[in-house]
Amino acid sequence: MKELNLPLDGTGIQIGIVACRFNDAITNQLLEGTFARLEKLGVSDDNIDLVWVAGAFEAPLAAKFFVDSKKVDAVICLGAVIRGETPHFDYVAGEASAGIMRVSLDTGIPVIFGILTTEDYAQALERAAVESGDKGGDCAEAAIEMAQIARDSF
Ligand code: INI
Repeated sequence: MKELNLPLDGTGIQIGIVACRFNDAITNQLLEGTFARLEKLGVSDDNIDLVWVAGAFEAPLAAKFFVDSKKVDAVICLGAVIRGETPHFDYVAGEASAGIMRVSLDTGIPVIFGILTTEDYAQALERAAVESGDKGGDCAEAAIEMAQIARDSF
């Protein structure tokens, strides 16, 4: 058996971040965790580009713009879709997740799903905050891992 993973090392890896303005207080928590973990993993600040979009529904297309630019090794999409009283939640959350997976599989560039889908605001905050769930940090790690797997493992 040969394990193909290498120790996480973000040196030289270029990251694109798509941040959703909808529920931006949550997105900012996610961003804090993402930046901190990317730095810890050796990603240079010069190698991180950030673009804001209106909401999760727009995230897949912005991710595709990053991929098409050929300047990134991985994209991280950050935001929160919080269930309300309407079926809007299912459309927005469903299209965001399906679109992000589609960009990833169609292009071979990892697109990380850092869009929280929760029942309420408190749950989203708990998952996003660096001191608790730190989903942004997890996404940073997933991005580096997938970029390394894509580059070095096969
Ligand atoms: N966008 C989100 O990112 N989160 C939400 O919770 C949300 N809700 O609940 O509606 C949301 N809607 C906006 C959507 O993503 C688009 O920006 C909008 O429909 C314009 O296309």
